[in-house]
Amino acid sequence: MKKIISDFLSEIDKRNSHEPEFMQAVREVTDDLIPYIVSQDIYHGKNILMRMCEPERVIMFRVNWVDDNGEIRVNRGYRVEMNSAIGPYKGGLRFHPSVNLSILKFLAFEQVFKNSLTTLPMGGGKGGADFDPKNKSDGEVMRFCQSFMTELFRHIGPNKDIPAGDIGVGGREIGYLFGQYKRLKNEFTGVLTGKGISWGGSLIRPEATGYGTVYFAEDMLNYEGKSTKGKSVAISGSGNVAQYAAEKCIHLGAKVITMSDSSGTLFDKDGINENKLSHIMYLKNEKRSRIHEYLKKFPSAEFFENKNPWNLKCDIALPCATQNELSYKDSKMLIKNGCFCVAEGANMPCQPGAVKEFKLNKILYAPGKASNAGGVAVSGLEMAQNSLKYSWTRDEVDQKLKEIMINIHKSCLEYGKQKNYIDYNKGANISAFIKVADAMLAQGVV
Ligand code: NDP
Ligand code: 2IT
Repeated sequence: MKKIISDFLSEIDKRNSHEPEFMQAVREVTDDLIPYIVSQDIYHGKNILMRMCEPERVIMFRVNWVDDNGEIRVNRGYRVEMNSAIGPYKGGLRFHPSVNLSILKFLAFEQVFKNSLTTLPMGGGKGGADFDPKNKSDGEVMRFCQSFMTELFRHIGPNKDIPAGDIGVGGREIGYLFGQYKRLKNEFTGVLTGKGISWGGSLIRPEATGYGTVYFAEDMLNYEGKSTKGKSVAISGSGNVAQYAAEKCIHLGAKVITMSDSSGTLFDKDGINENKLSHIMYLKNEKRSRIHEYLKKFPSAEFFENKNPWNLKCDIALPCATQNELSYKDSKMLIKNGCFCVAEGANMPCQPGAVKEFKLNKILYAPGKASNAGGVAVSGLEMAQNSLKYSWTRDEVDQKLKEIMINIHKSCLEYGKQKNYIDYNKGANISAFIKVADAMLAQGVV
């Protein structure tokens, strides 16, 4: 088996060796999937995983725009259309200076598995640009979004490819992107998700990824006869996912002790309550400033510059910032400090060494493709509401989100249950693979 896996990886490596994040995401599924595929006659010998590792299409384009000083700026835009076996391409757009093809291919690859787990009919894609929205005026962000959409619009559509937000792309950016699409096509359609409520958005979509991550952590804990109530929670990030993960933890009676951003970690030993969280939301969403400004209002908190939260004592860790933000060393420290549950709000935040360590120590560990699937799941519900030309209430959407997270938990158990440990990663990988693979087999070699 080892040889089959290493032969497969060296074949993938030949085409993609210069894309480390993408190779990492592929490696992360092969140990689970290849033995499973080999054991199943219907999948063996059909090169299905190899086909899943090659994007169906990659679009790469120039994005020119003019800044407030009249200077002409050039960025690079992308859309990776990874797999459309079970539905139109679906996945977010990321605007961050680190964006490159490797990062977007890893995200698109993960998205295929994640979307499959939601049970909704969505294929996988991801896109974005190396544009940095930090320190840009609203006008600059708008002009960038309009220029980006002026190329992207010809490749997307409500039954073709439906982008949404990710790092650096929130409600403001989705608004500007939607406005330009509508203007170019003269069509009001559900071509993007994460829209504003008055123009086709779904209630709970902004909350969905963070809420869903906490629902999943709660499902894992409940299964072991535990709960989040009264537990201390370390959260990284202070963007969309982190904010609503924190809100749901507070609602469930847990104590949120950290949040962070790219400048460092905020530690509030008294707990970040609803009032303090709304100040963080103001600082990050409206003022668009650094998280350490929190100390001006709540001086008893501490700020650790350029540090992540993982050396602080907590029961539950929710990495909600970015890929590879939690190292092997961090995992050792978390385990040493008594952490017993890790649920990924971000995509691939735990490095492979950390994941291995969590499994070895039988820590409850949920991979992002399972635990952060609530965001894209509610995007799927937004698409359904757009098609129905109808909107569900907050409670209806929240209820559906909870049910979807419970079903993902069940799917993980089905294929991940070991003697005295649940390998949620393996469960998620196999369960997600089966649905996509069956659709690919049914549709022939295309
Ligand atoms: P936001 O842009 O709203 O927030 C990102 C947060 O992470 C910010 O606090 C940001 O700090 C921090 N961050 C970003 N890059 C780095 C870095 N290189 N080092 C340290 N901190 C960093 O994004 P989201 O909350 O939407 O996304 C967070 C994660 O969740 C990503 O991995 C994304 O792919 C994933 N995700 C998002 C979903 C969604 O619906 N939005 C759905 C599923 C997964 P700063 O403010 O200083 O930039
Ligand atoms: O990583 C993700 O799942 C997202 N950024 C959300 C994608 C979506 O289409 O809602």
